[in-house]
Parts: sequence; C-alpha cells; structure tokens
Amino acid sequence: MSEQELQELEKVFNQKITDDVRIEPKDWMPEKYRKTHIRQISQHAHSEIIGQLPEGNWITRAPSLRRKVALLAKIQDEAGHGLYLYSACETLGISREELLDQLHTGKAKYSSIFNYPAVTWADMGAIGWLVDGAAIINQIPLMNTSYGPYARAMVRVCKEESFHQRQGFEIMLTLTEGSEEQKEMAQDALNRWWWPALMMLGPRDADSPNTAQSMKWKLKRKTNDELRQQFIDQTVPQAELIGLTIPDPDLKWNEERQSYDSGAIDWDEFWQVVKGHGPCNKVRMEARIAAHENGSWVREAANAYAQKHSKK
Ligand code: FAQ
Repeated sequence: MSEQELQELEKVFNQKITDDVRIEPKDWMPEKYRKTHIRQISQHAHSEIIGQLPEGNWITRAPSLRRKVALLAKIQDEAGHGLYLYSACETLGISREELLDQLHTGKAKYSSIFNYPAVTWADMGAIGWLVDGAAIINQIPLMNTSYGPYARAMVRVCKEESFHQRQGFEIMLTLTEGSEEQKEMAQDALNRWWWPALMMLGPRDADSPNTAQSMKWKLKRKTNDELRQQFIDQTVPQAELIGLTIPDPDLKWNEERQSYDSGAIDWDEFWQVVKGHGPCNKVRMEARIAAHENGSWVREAANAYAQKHSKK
C-alpha cells in the first residue's frame, strides 16, 4: 500500500472517531488501536473469568436457597461476560488459545481486585455492592466506546452487573439489620474491600500511561480518577443509608466541589498486587490453570465433532 493510500485510510478512520461512528472489525484501523483494544478487552475478559473464583468459594456455604440461587446466577453471568468479551476480542484477529495462553503465562493482566480473599459471607455482599458497583461505573461509559463489538457487549454486561450490585447491597442491608455480630461482619467486609475497590479503577491519571491515547480514540470515555470520584460520591451515601462507616478518616464532603475529598490510596499495595504479589495471585492462577487443563477433554471432543461434521 502506498503512503498516500495509508494516509487516506487514516483520515477516514480519524473522521469516524470524531463523528462517533463505530469502528467495526472489517474496517481499517491503526495497528496501535488494534493492539490497545486487544490488551484492554482481553484483560477485561480475564477479569470476568478469574472474578468468578472469590465468590465461587461461597456457593456451597450460602446461608439459604434464595441466596444460593442468586449467587450461582451471578457467577454464571460473569462467565458469560468473559465469553462475550473473548468473542469481541477475537474479531481483532487474535485466537482464543492465544488469549488464554497470555493469561496462563502471566503475560496478560487481570483485575487486581480478584487477588483478595473472600473470607466471610459478608464478603459476598461487599463484592456485589462495591466490586460490581465499581465495575458498572467503569463499564457504562464503555457502552459508547468506539469499537463496535466491545460497545455492544457492554450493553448486556451492564444490565447484568446492575442486578449483581443490587444483590450485594441487599446482602449488606440484611446483615446490618441483623444481630450485632452480623453488623460487625458487614463493617469488617467494607473495611477490607473499600480500598481495593478504589484501586480497581486503575492508577492515578498522572501514573496511567494508556489513558491519554485511549481517551483520544474514545476507547476510554472517562479517566481513572474521574471514575473513582464518581464511585466514591455514589457509594458514600449508600453506606450511610445502611449505617456503615467508610474506612477513611479523611473522607469529607467538599461543598465547593459538590464532591467528596478522600484519603490517600496505598499505591504501593496496588502495584504489588498487579505485579503478582497480592494475597491470592498464586491460588487464583493455579485454580484457573487447573480448570483449563481439566477441561481439555471438552475442547478435544468439540474439535473431533466439528471435524467429523466438516467432512460430511
Ligand atoms: N488491575 O494506563 P492504565 C468486573 C494496569 S470486571 C490490574 O490506567 P488502562 C466484573 C493496566 O492494565 C473488572 N492491572 O491502563 C466482575 C496497565 O498495564 P498494561 C475489570 C491494572 O487500560 C465483578 C497499567 O496498569 N474491568 O469486575 C489495573 O488505560 C465481580 C497502567 O494502567 C475492566 O477490565 C487493575 N485494577 O486502564 C467480575 C474494565 N488497573 O496493560 C466478577 C475495562 C490498571 O499496560 C465479580 N478496562 N492496570 O500492561 C478498563 O477500563 C481499563 O483497562 C482500566 C485500566 C481502567 C482497568
């Protein structure tokens, strides 16, 4: 392709971004746009899949049939989200095998939040309320992201996350209306999940190497810090409503900004977890790799079936 033809294609692409016309798989796109999308969409998919593990531990210990059914449905939804996202990512010219290989060899990241343990039933409440709550705030703007398959996948994902957030909040509400011990359990879960939930939205904008370009391409519609502020402003009144205290002594309403000021996040902890040194990184990866290996007979059977039918 000549330099002039390439420039022409780039011009058409840039105009689409400016006009909010979605980029579709068969459209020409800059190589860096393609790679950045593979990075973000695949890491998002991996997070949904690994994200099943902390809650999966509690299915057999749910306190009632109703709670068990809701938790099971939620975890199955997360598996579905992973699958839509892998499919969206594959439209960019990478195979599922390669994506999974990147996860299993530690080349691709997944969300830091899933490297923390779920130690009590209240953690099921805190995960739904805070982790799914933060995920929705991050994902609603992604329904307007510039890449068509990613944006479309987000529509259903956001609807389902909203049910997840409510089921988590309802667990917390029930605990806070229960015995003193149950209320303490809810507060303890909030204390442990609050800071990791804030970190989940990514490093400060000043330390985020990808944000500027991703905003230009409209892959990201809001920066990490904007999303974090939105999450804090939305969640603090919810905690107050159920009589829980956000574990941040510096949290204060700022009348001028009409927003909360909050305390410093421990970014060293965040980077340690991202680099693989969080409390559960090792067990999460072991569980994921074991699940993949144990499922190899399903993939072999599906391939054999497909081959048999392609010969007919
Ligand atoms: N954990 O320059 P930035 C869910 C990495 S889904 C680990 O700011 P970017 C549902 C980042 O990859 C949760 N690594 O990067 C659910 C980059 O490294 P790289 C997942 C992180 O991409 C609920 C480096 O740091 N959601 O929870 C994290 O512009 C309950 C520099 O960062 C998504 O993935 C982190 N928290 O912004 C499931 C949403 N943050 O790749 C089960 C889509 C950053 O250059 C149960 N993703 N890093 O080597 C996004 O919106 C963005 O990718 C961000 C990061 C905002 C996460």
